[in-house]
Amino acid sequence: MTLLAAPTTAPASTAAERRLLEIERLEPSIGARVHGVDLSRATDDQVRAIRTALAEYKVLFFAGQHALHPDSQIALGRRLGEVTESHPVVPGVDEQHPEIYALDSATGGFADVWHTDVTFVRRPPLGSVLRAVVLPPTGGDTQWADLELAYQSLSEPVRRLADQLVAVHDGTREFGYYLAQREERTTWEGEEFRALVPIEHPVVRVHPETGRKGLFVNPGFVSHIKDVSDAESRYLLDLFYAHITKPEHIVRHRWSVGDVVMWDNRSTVHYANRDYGDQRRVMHRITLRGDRPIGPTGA
Ligand SMILES: O=C(O)CCC(=O)C(=O)O
Ligand SMILES: [Fe+2]
Repeated sequence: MTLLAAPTTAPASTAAERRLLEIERLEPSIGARVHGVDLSRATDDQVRAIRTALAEYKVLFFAGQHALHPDSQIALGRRLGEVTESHPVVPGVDEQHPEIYALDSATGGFADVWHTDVTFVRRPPLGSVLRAVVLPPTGGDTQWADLELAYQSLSEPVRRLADQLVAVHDGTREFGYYLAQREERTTWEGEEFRALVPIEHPVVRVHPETGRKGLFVNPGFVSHIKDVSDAESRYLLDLFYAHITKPEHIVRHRWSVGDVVMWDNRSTVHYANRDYGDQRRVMHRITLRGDRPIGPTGA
């Protein structure tokens, strides 16, 4: 069987934007290394070019960002968009930085399930900016899969089926226990977040900047497909997940301290390898406020 990936149709960034950033593409449709920018003091033009490149390349890798610290990571986020609270139910790393979500292996901070960040809310984040703080000597790589390429490389009849489906996203499995333990309530989008209420999103999401369609489902948070039987839901999701995570759809990163990675959360899923035993790994993330996912029919 031959499944041909259609060429990407997004407007390519202009030659001037590419020059501002020195972009090195990593995979045919996902991932780029960005050279020649210090994220702690990027120019306005560079920040604009980064925002354009994010939608085009989906994951951007920046090395040597040793000048970036919690304050400047948040400041960078504010230049890229609107920075959210850390997470709907997990407070920030400390009182000074309520926007920073820390994943610390010493306190069970792992992300070894394919997911898109925080899809269990009405408006999932547009993107995330992750900084490596402490790394194990080996292991702990992160992988991102391209949901747009995954959609394009499905057969046409399955794409047509997916276009009609709606998925239910529920944060309970990942965060329900945590929420139940905590007395203190966190806020999300300015409102106190008391419960994890399942939310519906289209299975095929139209990217609001590029117009490209992506297969917007993830095993971290999707509980089921709406209006089909349990068995149909299971088989459809298994089909989608196996397809999304094919090696051809993935870019993988081996981290060094000083690395910063930004991803478009509307067109990717990611997975952090948990293969470093008792070694410590600490990552700091901020997320940028996003919009409500829209499907191919505008719903
Ligand atoms: O630790 C990582 O590499 C990724 C963790 C993660 O899922 C996230 O920061 O959203
Ligand atoms: Fe994540």
